[in-house]
Amino acid sequence: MLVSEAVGATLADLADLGSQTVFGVVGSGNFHVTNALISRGARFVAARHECGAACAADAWARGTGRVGILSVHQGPGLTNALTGITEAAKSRTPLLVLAPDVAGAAVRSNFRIDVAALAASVGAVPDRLYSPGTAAADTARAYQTARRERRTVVLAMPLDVQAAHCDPPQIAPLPPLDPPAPAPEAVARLTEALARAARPVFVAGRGARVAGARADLEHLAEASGALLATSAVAKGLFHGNPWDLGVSGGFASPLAAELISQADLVVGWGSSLNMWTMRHGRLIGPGACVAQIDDDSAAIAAHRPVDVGVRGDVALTARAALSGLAGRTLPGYRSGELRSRIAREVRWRDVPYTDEGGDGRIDPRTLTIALDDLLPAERVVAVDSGNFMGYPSMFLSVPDENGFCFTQAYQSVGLGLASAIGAALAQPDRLPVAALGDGGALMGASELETVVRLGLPMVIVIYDDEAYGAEVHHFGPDGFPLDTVRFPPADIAAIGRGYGCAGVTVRGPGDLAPVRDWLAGPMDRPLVIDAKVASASGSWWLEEAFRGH
Ligand SMILES: Cc1ncc(C[n+]2csc(CCOP(=O)(O)OP(=O)(O)O)c2C)c(N)n1
Ligand SMILES: [Mg+2]
Repeated sequence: MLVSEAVGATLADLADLGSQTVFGVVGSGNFHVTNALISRGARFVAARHECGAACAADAWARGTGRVGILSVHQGPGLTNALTGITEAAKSRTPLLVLAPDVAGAAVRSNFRIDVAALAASVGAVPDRLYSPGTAAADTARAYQTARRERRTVVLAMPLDVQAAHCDPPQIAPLPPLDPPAPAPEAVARLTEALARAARPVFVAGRGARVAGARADLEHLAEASGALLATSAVAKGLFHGNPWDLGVSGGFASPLAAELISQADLVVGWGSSLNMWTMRHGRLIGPGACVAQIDDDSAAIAAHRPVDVGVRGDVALTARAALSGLAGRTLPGYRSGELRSRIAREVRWRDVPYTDEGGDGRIDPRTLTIALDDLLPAERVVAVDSGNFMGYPSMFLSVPDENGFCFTQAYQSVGLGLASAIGAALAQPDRLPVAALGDGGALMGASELETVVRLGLPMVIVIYDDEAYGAEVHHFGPDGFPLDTVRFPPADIAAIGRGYGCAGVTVRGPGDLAPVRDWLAGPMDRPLVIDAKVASASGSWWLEEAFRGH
């Protein structure tokens, strides 16, 4: 068979192509290999820009917990995808990028780039089809690296190798994943710290999400009297638990920030406790003991000093620590009084604020609270980057961790809409919501056609301040000229209608009736909400972000 067929045949078994969604943009270099995947059962979703395809594949992998597959053309197909690939690589998304490459001898080809150097430079793992005889093994190795190490792997596929013949592949089944068990001494130190703590707080991150550790962490928190919080990427993990403080970090509500900073033990579960999650360390009170559990020893103490470091899978470690407590139930931080305070105050929407809307502009908080009420609870929210991004992250609730897709590892603007597509296809029973700024919406607008073509009932809400608000708020107070970051009004609802969406412009709470009507059905086209938002003041989480630049 042809090597391009052999790549498909290899992935058919390994990736279970019958239930796999592959994202991409097809050109001559990936035409045959993409068809080889489709003929073996894969669903192929054509994006309109390779960056969109990469973001959708990344979000699909996050939402399903499986290895994503991205298929692009050589040269510009790959470079167009690079920002999305970088986001995936920095997020440790297991993603296999099928990246055609020119033949080794084609030294003068227009498409020639150094694929391996490109991949390595953004933190992805380069791999290659080395020869027709090794192509199947090369493909299997690349897939296995993505899966086992949760890495983004760029598999260079030279055109001459793809077009050569090889024997049909003999593929051995993949060995089961083997999450690392913690060392008993390390678990004992963690158990001692829990037993000593008067006010323990658990902060669960991506590692807790990947390990499916909700129940194990809740049991351990129950036994040790801990309060629960997450990093932004794991928002929703403890949804519905009465001791859930929500997101820790820049998006933490005042009560959450107060309780976390008063903890005498902060335990990061698959969370790096980085500057975002810990507000540059300010959420860790003086003298607090810090523990961190991660299956990657390089992640432990990478961002801040740690008193108790445990290398191990989050779920296995939580279970081991629970048995270490030997049936004890410690009061810890928990009390009836605190429980009612959390119920009353911990959500952002219960924190009083002065509405700054008027003069044809809606307060973004008022808008988001109204949407939180209107949209069905079974939703999946994807957020772009910009000054606006805290509003959907803080004021929209999500049913669980798979209801939130937060692609901020590279802090790129323009990924949100495409991420929402991948997240929507990963959770097809939920209403997808893309929350974008006007800058990110217009940067990623080509994927509006994809949303329409796929018939996704997506709500695309645009916090439209007619500016790169992040820059306006950062540089404005010092009197710098802002002409480069301000734009004339754009009718983004009309742009949406041009793509085939329903479109509504919202200038005040009274303009939301069409949203209600759209939700009443049949939702046969996406809805673009161009919300002209008030933006007199910048966001506090953004100031935090600029401290990290
Ligand atoms: C690809 C990319 N280009 C530029 C930037 C710098 N940048 C950060 S926030 C931002 C403004 C984005 O504007 P918008 O989407 O309207 O959100 P807003 O800040 O106005 O809420 C820009 C340009 C970036 N992070 N990524
Ligand atoms: Mg803006």
